[in-house]
Formats: sequence, C-alpha cells, structure tokens
Amino acid sequence: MEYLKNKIEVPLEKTQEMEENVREIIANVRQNKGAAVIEYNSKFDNCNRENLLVSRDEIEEAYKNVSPQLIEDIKKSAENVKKFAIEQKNSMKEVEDFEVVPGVFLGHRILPIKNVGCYVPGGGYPLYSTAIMLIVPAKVAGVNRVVACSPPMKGENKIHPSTLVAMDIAGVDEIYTVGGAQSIAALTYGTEQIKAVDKIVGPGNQYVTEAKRQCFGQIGIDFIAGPSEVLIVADDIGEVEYIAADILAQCEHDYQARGILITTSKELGEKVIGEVENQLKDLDTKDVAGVSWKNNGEVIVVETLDEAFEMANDYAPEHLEIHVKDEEYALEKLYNYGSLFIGKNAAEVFGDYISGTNHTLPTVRAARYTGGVSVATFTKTVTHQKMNEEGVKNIGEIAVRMAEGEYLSAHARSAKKRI
Ligand code: HSO
Ligand code: ZN
Repeated sequence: MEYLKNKIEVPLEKTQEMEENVREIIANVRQNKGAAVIEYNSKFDNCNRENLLVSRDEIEEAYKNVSPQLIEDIKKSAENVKKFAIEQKNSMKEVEDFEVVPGVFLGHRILPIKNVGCYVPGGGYPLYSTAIMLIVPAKVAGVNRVVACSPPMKGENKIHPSTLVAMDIAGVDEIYTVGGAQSIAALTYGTEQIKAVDKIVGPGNQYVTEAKRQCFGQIGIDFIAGPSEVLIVADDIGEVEYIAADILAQCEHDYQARGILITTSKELGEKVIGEVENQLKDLDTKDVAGVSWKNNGEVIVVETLDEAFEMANDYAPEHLEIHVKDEEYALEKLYNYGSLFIGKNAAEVFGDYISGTNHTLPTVRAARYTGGVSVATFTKTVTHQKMNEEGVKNIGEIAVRMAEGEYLSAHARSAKKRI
C-alpha cells in the first residue's frame, strides 16, 4: 500500500466548552421556553422575530422569489424521493397471526411516529434539498405532524426562500424560523409556540449535532452526523475527470469534508491528484474545497481490489463510489457504506439531489451500524400477541419455571393463574 496523498492531521478543536455551551442552551430553553429561544435567535442569528411560525403568506411570498424552473426541479426531486419512499414502504411487511407454537399467535405492526422535527441546515449554503430528503419520507411513512426548523438568513428575519418552497412542496405541516441548539431544545421540550416532537432528524453544525446527542432519550434521533465524506474505489478504468469532480463536489461542503480515492492504478491516482488541482482553479467554492482537499483528502494505491474493498469497509464511508470493471464482485465484497454509487455514471450528486435515494446518511463510520434516513426512520415496529387455552398449556409451565428461576414470584403467580 502506498499513500500518494496523505491526510494532514488537523488537531480537533476543544469540544468540552462547546458541550457545556449546548448544555446551558438546552437548560435555558427547557426552563424559559419561547423567551430563551427568541433571545438565542437574536444573539446567534441576528433575528428579531417574536413569532417564529412561518405564515402561509410568507410561503407564498417565497414562491415569488424562486425561479419557476427551480420550483419545477424541486417538484421533480420530491417526486422521485416520494416514489422510492413508497416502494420502500411497500417492501416493509407486517406480520399477523404467526403461530409460534400451537395456540400462541404473534404479530407486528409498522406504525408511523406521530410528531417529527426536521432540521434543515442554512448556515453555510441554503441546503433546500435536505428539506425534501427529510420531509417527503416522513409524510410517506404517515407521520401526522412534520415540523421543520431552519435558521434565518444572516441579518434577515426569514428562512431562505428556496428552503421554504422546498419544505412546502415536500408537504411540511409547520415551519419555524429557528436554528442551532436552541431549535433542537425547543423541539425536544416544547415552547409556547412549538409543540414538542417525538423524533428529530437531519444534519446540522456541531452545535445542532451536540444538542441532538444531549436530547436523545427524551426524543429519538436519526444519528449523530459528522462531516460529509466520499470514498471512491477505482481500478484502471476509472475516469480521471469524473473522479476529481466527485472528490471536489464533496470537499466544497465544508472545511471538514473529505474526499478519498483508493485505486489499484498508481497512474490513475497521480492523474487524479493533478486533475483535482486543475479543476480547483476555476471553482467558485475553491476557498473551502481547496482547504478540505489539502487537509482531509487522501489518495491510496493498493495492490488488489480486495484490499481496496477491505479498506472501504473499514472506512464505512457515507458515500461510496465504485469505478471498477467487475461491479458484481464489488457488490459482493462491500457491506459498510451509507449509500453506494455503482459505475462511472452514478455520480454522488445525483443522489444528493434528484435520483430518489436519500442524501441524509451516516458519517464518520456510523455506516457500520446504520443506514441513512428512509421511510423506516419514521416508523416503529411494534409487536402483539394473543393466545388460547391450548397456547397457555404449551407455554404456561415454562414461564412459571423461568420466573421461579429468576426469583420473581409475582411473575410465576401471574402465569400460574392462567394454567
Ligand atoms: N452531500 C450532502 C448532501 C447535499 N449535497 C445537500 C448538496 N446538497 C450530504 O450527503
Ligand atoms: Zn453534497
């Protein structure tokens, strides 16, 4: 194995202080409710709204500030995400009257969560596509009340118009102009204006993420989102220009974003490094993409594709692209990734916006234990059982003996009464 380009170890910022700040924000919102939220909104985002709920008039106004073409595109994106979410929902099977032993009948139902909060980031770029990715599957799952929160634009009292339009097209029920840890605290504990939810989903900055971590338990969350990553595995058929472009598409997200290439071809690796520098030259976002490429980018040459796949599984990247001859073999070997992009045409950006899979995905190795947001994120599988006298005959004595073994006499009695 040879590193053609190494990641530079940038020391992690001290997080203890951030953790404490977030704890204080949550405690303050929990105690002082709306007043605290409004105060933080003003302090952090320069926003002086008293009423955080976005009115229908404001949404209509937003439509006037978004081009008809973009409105059409957002609708197409929402349509594809919806179609796939419906297909996924239809693949989720309920179980009814499964007779585990004679007379004992088991089942499970898949029920939507009642109230969900969707956090749509807005600090750096107006990521309206994320509104589609969170709200559409929640609605397909059957969530009653889908609430969206997003920070106001700097120096203004409102959310970016494209984000409002995307939220509306996606089918949101309520929108609040609030971001940061204070929005997570408000969604968790409720305020006079914002009724608490049962689960919060969506990516955000480190304050939002830390707030979700601290509120978990009181509410459910999707996962802890870290910096975005793409890992590309290529053999010698890899297209240099495509690979370089896809790395930069990832790097421009933020300074911590990460693009990695693992290849069996040293020649390809060298060319990609050159091409990234080349494409950086006229990139509008080079100030961000250049830094994250420099600090976090990696190009690794390996002997065999098996080695590449093993490394990919170990990285468990958010996005995994494979540019290799034998795609079927790759599929057999790969098991840790948030979303997989197969072949040179399947660029990650298509998944980011329009193909229909979800772009809210596990990062920093969380793909070892979870997939991304999907219709399943907004449901829960709950079980039930029913039994007749024959059933009691078949399992009753066993329950009594097991209860006695645990010295739980009331359990044993409860079972005995049925026998
Ligand atoms: N690649 C991001 C999602 C995104 N890209 C939003 C553009 N807009 C994280 O999966
Ligand atoms: Zn992206």
